[in-house]
Amino acid sequence: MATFEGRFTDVQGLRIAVVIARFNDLVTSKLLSGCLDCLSRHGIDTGADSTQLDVAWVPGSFELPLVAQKLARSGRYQVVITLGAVIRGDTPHFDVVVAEASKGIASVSRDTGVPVIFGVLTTDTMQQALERAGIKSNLGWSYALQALEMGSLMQAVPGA
Ligand code: INI
Repeated sequence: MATFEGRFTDVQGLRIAVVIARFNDLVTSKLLSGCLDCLSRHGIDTGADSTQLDVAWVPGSFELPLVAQKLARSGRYQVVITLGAVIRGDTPHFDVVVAEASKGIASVSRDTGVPVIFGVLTTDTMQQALERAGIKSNLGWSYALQALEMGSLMQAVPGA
């Protein structure tokens, strides 16, 4: 019997792309800070000259899947992290943006074979979003951990 697990250290072989939405950047920039802090503490070079990490900004969460797809298809990255914040109070088309982002990100992952982490907060209020982006906890940290786990797991699991 083989057991496959992801790793959280010894991640020198991973290259990671982050795709982040500018919409609600008060929230998404805090998610990015938490994400980079976690990656750095687990051995990923997050410096300005890093060859392990790239960051791409998109206008909103709706655009996350397209850019994630291009990065995943490049063959350069073992894992892609998407970061966004969709807040119900701000928009009548909350459901459309959330549906397209979530379905799109899931499709990119399956179609390319590159794990794409769904780091899109979906909340009713800005207060709830901020609580998840640093006031109470910072889910950016969790998304980074999930990226390390999935990126290394996919290297370990056999198959194409
Ligand atoms: N994009 C978000 O990331 N969060 C939102 O809450 C949001 N609202 O409220 O509309 C949002 N809209 C922009 C959308 O993602 C696209 O960028 C835009 O429609 C252009 O395609």
